Amino acid sequence: MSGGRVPVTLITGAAGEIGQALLHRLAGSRGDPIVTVDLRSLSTAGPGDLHREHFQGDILDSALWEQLLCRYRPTLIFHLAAILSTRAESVPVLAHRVNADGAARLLAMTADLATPDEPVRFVFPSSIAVYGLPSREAKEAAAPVSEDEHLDPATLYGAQKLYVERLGATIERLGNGLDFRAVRLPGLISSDTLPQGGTSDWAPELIHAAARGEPYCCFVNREARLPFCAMPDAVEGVLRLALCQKASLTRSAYNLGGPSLSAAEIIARVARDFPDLEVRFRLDRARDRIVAGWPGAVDDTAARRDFGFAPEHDEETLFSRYLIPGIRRRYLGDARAAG
Ligand code: NAD
Ligand code: AKB
Repeated sequence: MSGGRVPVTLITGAAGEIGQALLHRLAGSRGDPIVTVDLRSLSTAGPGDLHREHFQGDILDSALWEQLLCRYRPTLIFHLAAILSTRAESVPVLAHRVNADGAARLLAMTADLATPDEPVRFVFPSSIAVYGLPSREAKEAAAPVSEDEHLDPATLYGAQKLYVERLGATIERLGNGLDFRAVRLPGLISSDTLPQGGTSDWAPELIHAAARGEPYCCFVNREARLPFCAMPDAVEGVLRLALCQKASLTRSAYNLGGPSLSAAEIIARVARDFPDLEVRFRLDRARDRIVAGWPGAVDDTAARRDFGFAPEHDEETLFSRYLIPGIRRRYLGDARAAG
């Protein structure tokens, strides 16, 4: 305890896809109690024994932070709250306030809480949206993109992510005790939850629609390609980064990778298990263009070397061991899912 305040792990955006998966992963583990913040309430599945309190409200509301910080002292922060890429383009002012201002304010608060003797870790999920390949041809020709290449975001969301990465690294260099760590995540696919407002959403939407036996209308073209990662692999990577010794880190922002898959490849693979899958294509040009500028694959050598990122799933087991059994269980209560 410091000044009577309880040391906690703080998770913002905890009601979102990654937040729910992170809470699930942390349930039953040892560590400081967890305090969460989100506009929404937490899911009824229950956030686990470590969870102490949920603050339902806006990260932009200073009264919320006053209340929280008078009772708790965050020592590790996962700042997940954000507006994802497709939605950010349609609400640019709000997206700036949440994704850039909201994160900047939280970084400043964290820097105030931290001291060189008692650093506070701030873990930030950035995105492949920080990259901008100049054309579809350049994307096809490119090798897996490493962290210092093509940093030329074409979306507001990508620019906001890059800004927060750089702001965090800059404040850390002032030496006041902020310990900033970022991962650039690819498109994530969960068997338990569906995304909202992202641009990589076609892949999870299509797979979940297949399991529900519903036709899917795909908003990108067949060749659209992105790296994808299973939600548990991404959460494990984020946790490894959060918990590793600072001395092992050689950069402030790391790629986390995963299988590079096109829409056509995903459809062909899903159709092996759901042969009735019906996909129509109705191109959303803006979203298709966003995908065209994001890398088709990322190089995550640095994450593997520095903090042991070791995703369990490759192109085949992502489907056969994780997604297909998980979504069968979710929608069909299928006994085969157990095996
Ligand atoms: P999500 O949309 O499921 O969750 C975000 C959560 O933030 C939501 O529950 C939302 O209610 C909350 N939120 C939004 N604005 C808020 C505000 N003003 N105050 C309080 N809460 C607010 O997204 P996610 O997939 O869980 O993503 C979490 C983080 O990871 C985001 O920063 C996102 O940019 C990043 N990320 C996600 C992916 C992915 O594929 N899921 C990929 C790259 C990066
Ligand atoms: C989105 O599509 O916005 C996210 C991301 C890759 O950042 N899934």
